[in-house]
Amino acid sequence: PELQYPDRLNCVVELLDRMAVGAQAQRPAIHSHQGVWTYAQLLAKVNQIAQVLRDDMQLVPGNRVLLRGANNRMMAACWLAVLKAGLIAVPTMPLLRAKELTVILDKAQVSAALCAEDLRVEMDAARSGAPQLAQVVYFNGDAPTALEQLMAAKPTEFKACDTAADDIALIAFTSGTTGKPKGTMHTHRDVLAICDCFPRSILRSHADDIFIGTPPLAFTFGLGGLLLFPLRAGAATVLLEKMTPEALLKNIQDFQATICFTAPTFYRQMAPLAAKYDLLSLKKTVSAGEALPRATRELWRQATGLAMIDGIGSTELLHIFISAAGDDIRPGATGKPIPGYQACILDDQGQPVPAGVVGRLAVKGPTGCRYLNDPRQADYVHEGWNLTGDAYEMDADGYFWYRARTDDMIISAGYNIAGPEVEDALLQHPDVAECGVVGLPDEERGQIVTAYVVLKPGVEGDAATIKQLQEFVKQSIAPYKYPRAINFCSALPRTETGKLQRFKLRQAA
Ligand code: 3UK
Repeated sequence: PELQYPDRLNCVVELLDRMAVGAQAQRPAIHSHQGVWTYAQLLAKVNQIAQVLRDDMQLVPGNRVLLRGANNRMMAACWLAVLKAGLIAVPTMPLLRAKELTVILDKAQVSAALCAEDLRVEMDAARSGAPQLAQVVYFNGDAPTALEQLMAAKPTEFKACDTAADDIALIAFTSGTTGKPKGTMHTHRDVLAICDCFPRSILRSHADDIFIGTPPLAFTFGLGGLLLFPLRAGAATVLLEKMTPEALLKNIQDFQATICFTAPTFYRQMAPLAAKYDLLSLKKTVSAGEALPRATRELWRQATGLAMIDGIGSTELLHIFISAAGDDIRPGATGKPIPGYQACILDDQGQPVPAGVVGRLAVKGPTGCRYLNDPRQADYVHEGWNLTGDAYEMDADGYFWYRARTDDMIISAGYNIAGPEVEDALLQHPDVAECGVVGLPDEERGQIVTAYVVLKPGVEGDAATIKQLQEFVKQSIAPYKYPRAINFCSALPRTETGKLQRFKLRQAA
């Protein structure tokens, strides 16, 4: 891909100002439950917010601005305005509590915040522990709140801050399933680079597309898929708050969405309900955040006729770097490095391993990990290669097959067992709704393969079911991998981004 950008670059000019001209200005940019904004309307709002940030809030280029709110058009406009004014966006997951927010406020040295009215309580609580946070301005209240009032007095034009392509635009925090959250810094150039990689080579999106999905804009999977990619293509996006599988299906139907982004579990839950909706508009569906089980890919294909586009991305690399679409898909494999990126598999000493051997995934490309003041930088980046923490295998044709997170590999009686492979097998069983497989300490075997299973409604979780599931797994994968222990539960612990929290399963035991 062409990834040459000028040295002076404000990505919002490229994503929005240059798009909101001619006929494109009157085309829809963002649909949300508050209504629709055309490209021209979105640009006007972004310009007004940018002036509030500069003139009323007295922020100067390089200042960090916390962003909080559900996915909707004002949240998107705030994100764009922060970057357009030369400030650095620090988006946060809506469900974060005061204590977690205080860590981020301190770590990123945040000086101001734009926060949705419905998250005020937690924001105020976090503020008391963060003296450097001088101002918080609220938006999206029932009556026009502070931000809308300040905006109303502003002209709808704003000259973008003349930032360098290498200036930091965004500090994205990792979900932090283990340890303290890490801030990852990304530049204006990085923002455009992800828009010119995956969407062009794999997704092949265009101006007539209508994007939809669930990941929060504070998660870079959602930021790219539901805001940056649509704008770069001149397409429309549908931003939705608090989604259920039924509601997402209904919105796909109502908005005639063509491209959907969500996590594997969400597709699994949508598949059995799909027949109740008209989903003929849907052309591409992208799954990321965790491994896509084969059974989920198959259920989705049966329900919709669509070949799921799996893709692995990370907050550190900003977006997806290995994927495949159409005829290039090999069910079970994530795909190949997307054009612009390279990937290889290394052993524990950092040496490449031959095809067919499991090792550590290493990735290099136009984007890469830049932790904010964090000694863990040296763990993630080795000689320009990003070590994502995933155990992968490459086959002779250059396809990459996910095995597990490196620290989730189960070692039982000397065997290396990848939990997701056992999950894959269990998910093929008609009685299994969801499952998670971890290794629990065991005197005899070191660890034993333990499955936590959510059964479909009406199925009894008794000794006979356990036996049946164990036999089922032994029939489909190497018998030594079968779960020696099976526990039934009503739900699995997941992050806001749809990831199974294996450490919680291990802790619970
Ligand atoms: C795992 C996957 C197997 C993998 C993300 C798309 O998930 C994203 O970012 P995070 O920082 O987590 C990164 C880690 O999640 N993972 C993600 N996708 C897959 N494992 N198959 C997949 N398709 O362990 C990775 O290292 O939360 C995903 C775009 C942007 C993102 N930030």
